[in-house]
Amino acid sequence: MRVTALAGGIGGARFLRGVLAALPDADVTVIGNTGDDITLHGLRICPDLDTVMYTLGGGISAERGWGREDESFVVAEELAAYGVGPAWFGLGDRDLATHLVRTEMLDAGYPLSDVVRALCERWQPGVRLLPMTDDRVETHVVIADDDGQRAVHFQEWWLRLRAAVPAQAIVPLRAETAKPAPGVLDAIGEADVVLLPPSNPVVSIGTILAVPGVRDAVRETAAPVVGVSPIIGGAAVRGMADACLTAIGVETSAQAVGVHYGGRGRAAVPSAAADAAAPAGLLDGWLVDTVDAGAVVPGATVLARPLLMTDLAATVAIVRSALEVAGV
Ligand code: FO1
Repeated sequence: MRVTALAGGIGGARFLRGVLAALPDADVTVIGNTGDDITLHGLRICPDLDTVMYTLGGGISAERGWGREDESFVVAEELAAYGVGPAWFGLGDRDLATHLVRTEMLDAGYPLSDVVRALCERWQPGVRLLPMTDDRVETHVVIADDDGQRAVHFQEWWLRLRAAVPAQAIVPLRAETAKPAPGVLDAIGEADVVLLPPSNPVVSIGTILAVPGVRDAVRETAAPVVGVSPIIGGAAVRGMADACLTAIGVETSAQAVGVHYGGRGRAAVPSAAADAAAPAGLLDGWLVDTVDAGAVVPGATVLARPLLMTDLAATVAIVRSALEVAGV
């Protein structure tokens, strides 16, 4: 079975561990978000790609959910001793090696896809990990505070400001001219099932969908498309997805996020009229937690099942439910 998943960081990576455990023989392609990427100290850092690679490759810090296991922060301490920040972005010593290799390859002219492939040679994540694009797309956030209205990098808003300052706009810079990385559109079009894990629907899944061609590929794929709500009982399971949803005027609820993605509403009898009427959505199926049973997403089948990924077995059960509603 060919499975394609659009994934962000920690929540997406945890879900993917369940996909690999539930479908050990599947060919899994992960299209990773690169809008969180940032350049610090001259190094290109790709948090969501690294989180998927480390989590599935066995190098992730279980405690943090990001960065490396058995990590130290000596270089970061030395930088701080020089008064060189930013202190709000934890750069681990082992993690730095990944950024050095990536930056060296990018500077030598390799596209990000080749860099990801090379890094995954070591980590063997068990999936084909593709960046959403090889072009530079960075999510910046427009805020207004005592220093006036300005845009800050997503990481600063997320880590230094803890998303506590309302985002007036969340902008995936240069997404409009980005091209899907090699293999991305085919991975969506040729899949047997497409999954939207419980990643941040705005800055992770939303950013991937902002790359021209990706949203249409999901809308038009013959594969069933099933999403998993990152919101349970009106609250984000982890991270601050609620702050992002508020920024785009979407209520923090499982139903509202499902409606935001939209049902695909495949007409029983394809017809021009039906197509014209069909919602311009992405989803055939939408998993919500049992506390959100009763959620309605026009054009999609909603299934209520426990969605807390408390351990691998729970995550496997969620994946199985996604496959059940996908009918695969
Ligand atoms: N998340 C934090 O909460 N604090 C950090 O200091 C931090 C550093 C960091 C370094 C490398 C990396 O790959 C990820 C890192 N993250 C950190 C997570 C990152 O900010 C988020 O995973 C995403 O960008 C948002 O999903």
